[in-house]
Amino acid sequence: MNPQHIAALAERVDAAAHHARAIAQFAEREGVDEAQAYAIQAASVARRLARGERRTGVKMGFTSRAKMAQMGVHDMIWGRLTDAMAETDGAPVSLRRFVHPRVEPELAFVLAKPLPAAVSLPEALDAVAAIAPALEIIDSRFDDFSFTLGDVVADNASSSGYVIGPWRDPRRDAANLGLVMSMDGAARQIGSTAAILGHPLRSLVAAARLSAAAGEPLQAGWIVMAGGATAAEPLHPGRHVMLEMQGLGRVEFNTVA
Ligand code: OOG
Ligand code: MG
Repeated sequence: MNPQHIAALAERVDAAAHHARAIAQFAEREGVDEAQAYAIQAASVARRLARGERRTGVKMGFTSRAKMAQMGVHDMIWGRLTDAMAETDGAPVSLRRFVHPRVEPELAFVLAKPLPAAVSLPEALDAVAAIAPALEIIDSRFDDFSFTLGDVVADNASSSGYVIGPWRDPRRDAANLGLVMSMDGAARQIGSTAAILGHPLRSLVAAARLSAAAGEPLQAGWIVMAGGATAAEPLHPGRHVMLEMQGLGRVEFNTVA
């Protein structure tokens, strides 16, 4: 696959995200392998940065069995976050910029220091400034929210929005924090941070390895989203979404058309 082909597919997936219009899957038809899918992702995010968006961190995907089972993809993936994806805790979120958004409960890290490729769990924790309960709004650009591994990687791991709750001291044990994600007051997904690779810090270690391998090591000030602890729930206008996480508090938003 030549650079022009990568650029054309990056343009296709970026335009779909930019205009909130679904496109057909292309990875199988065009013979996109995993390395090429990440090249398409990098080129599509470069288009966002060229429009003035600022890089804010990394998101991990398929770090829990619940997410792998829901989407039928069984490899860990990662994507790039920008400031245009940030939504404010407690504020309304307009669904206009999405195709068919879903929400899922996550844990967020913010880094005090950069992280190299190979770090132990204690080394990773030492670089964390704070942790927070977080909601990720994912939105596949592909028809029917269905994709292969190559498609979802090219599509920046469905990155679309993130809402971060109150930042807390990271030195509390986050290995197994109970969580409830509710809609309009009714519990929809119940789980634990332990669903994220057995310990969400393992997701940060993986993010450090994968980002450094891509030539973009994790930076001080960056956010790392650990990945959904449960399956995602579809979002519709006029709903109140809330995540409560044991000992960390809550993060919430209202959806508006
Ligand atoms: C892909 C993104 C996966 C997670 O937390 O596992 C992800 C998707 O499900 O569309 O964000
Ligand atoms: Mg996610």
